[in-house]
Amino acid sequence: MTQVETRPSSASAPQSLPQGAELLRFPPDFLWGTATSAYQIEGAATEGGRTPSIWDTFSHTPGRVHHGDTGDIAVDHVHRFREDVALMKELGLKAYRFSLSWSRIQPTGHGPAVERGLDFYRQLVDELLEAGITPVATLYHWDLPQELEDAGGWPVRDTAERFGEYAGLAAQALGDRVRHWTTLNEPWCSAFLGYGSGVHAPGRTDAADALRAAHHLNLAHGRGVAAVRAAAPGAELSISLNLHQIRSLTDSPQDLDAARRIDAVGNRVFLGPILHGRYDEDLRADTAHLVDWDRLVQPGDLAAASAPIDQLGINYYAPTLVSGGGSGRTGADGHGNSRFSPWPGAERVDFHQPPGELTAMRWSIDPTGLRDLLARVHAEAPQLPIFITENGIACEDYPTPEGEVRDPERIAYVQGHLAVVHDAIADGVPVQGYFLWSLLDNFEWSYGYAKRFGMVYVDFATQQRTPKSSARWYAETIRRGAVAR
Ligand code: NCW
Repeated sequence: MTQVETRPSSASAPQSLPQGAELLRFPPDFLWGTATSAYQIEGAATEGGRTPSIWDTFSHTPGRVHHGDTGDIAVDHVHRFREDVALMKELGLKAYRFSLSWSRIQPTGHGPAVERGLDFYRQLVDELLEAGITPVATLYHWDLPQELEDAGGWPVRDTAERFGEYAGLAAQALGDRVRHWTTLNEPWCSAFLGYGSGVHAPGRTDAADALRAAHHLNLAHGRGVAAVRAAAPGAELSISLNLHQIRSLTDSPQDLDAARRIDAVGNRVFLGPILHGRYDEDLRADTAHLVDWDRLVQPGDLAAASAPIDQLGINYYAPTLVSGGGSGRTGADGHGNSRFSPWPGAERVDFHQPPGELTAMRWSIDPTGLRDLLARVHAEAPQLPIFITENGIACEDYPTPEGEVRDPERIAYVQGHLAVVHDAIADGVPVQGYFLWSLLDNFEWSYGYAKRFGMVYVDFATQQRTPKSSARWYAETIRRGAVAR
């Protein structure tokens, strides 16, 4: 259980703990980590038999990614993973969440695994274990093998079957050393940014395909859970959802209805099948003009998607503010991007910038969104342990002439969100770990290298790594097992 204690001003204060600060203690076995993903850090895009994924194709398509940036080299993690693990060890991390590149392991999305691809992950995991760091492997963080996209991608049912096969291959090879598995990272982004708004790979814009993709991602999750359990019986399974804390601009019936509809396509389209084995009636009705749910969802799909999991991963960055009624009260959406709203005219949903401070992504800073999400998920699934599998902030980071990178905004952001996690645990929500996004500055999808989420600064020209002040602060927080308020 967590405790709250006040540090007496006479105590020998460890680094950066303000006098009289309240010290919020976390459980001793709390999993303190950071997270990354394959395409964002690995590089080595053509090595070892790896073939293009949809993100290789997308980033090489002019106009898709800021500045024409690609993940060809990224932060060269494939060649520098030992150095990166050494840094994690120095910072005292207890866990590291990374993703496997499907096209490095099974280049065409069919057939046997490529040993050279698996070897990279075997070496990475062994290095982590040697350093005393728990590996948490995500099977899919948005980088579908291009060959599977050419066959139809996520809107096509067979992609879910292909994913199940790939998950089994990965678990057979790594299940002897990886206990924690996450099937998918943020399937909402794969479905709605990839096939709806088109701001992510493969860049398609068809609302019906986005919904079909969402269902096939749910099915893929279920196939993945079954395949990993079969190959590695001791495995712990989770999925990482970017749940949206949705708020309505006013209490008008139109705005409340907009919030309900966005909750359906933003949250319940995944929470429903995965936690409860159902798609809610209002979600089906709201989108009946786009898809025939009775045809899309085949017998057995919901049973597969709702196979028991061991933890739910929640990725949280910012709340979402909406209004309805097609009033034309538009505004920036708080995520700096167009959002999914497949209803024309009077049913249109508008997204707004919530008031308050913004990050470099123009995402708002509001830990109460995480507080409310945790309460909601716990109420829906009281027995299910939770990991915060991502939380973090992009800042305008740069080195001083002395070579230091000071990022007090990141420290404040993480501190504020950890305080909320602490309070949730104190209220009985079983949050078992926190993974700061991200270990390293990296390829930030359509923003290329223009946005920095890392607690370690990377000079993209030289690949030199410099821990920012937040990394030192996080190391101290882990060492203490507590955060100040
Ligand atoms: S973009 C995004 N992110 C960032 C990314 O680096 C990471 O790979 C993701 O897991 C940081 O964490 C996640 N998430 C998308 C959030 C929703 C944005 C909504 C945009 C609407 C168009």
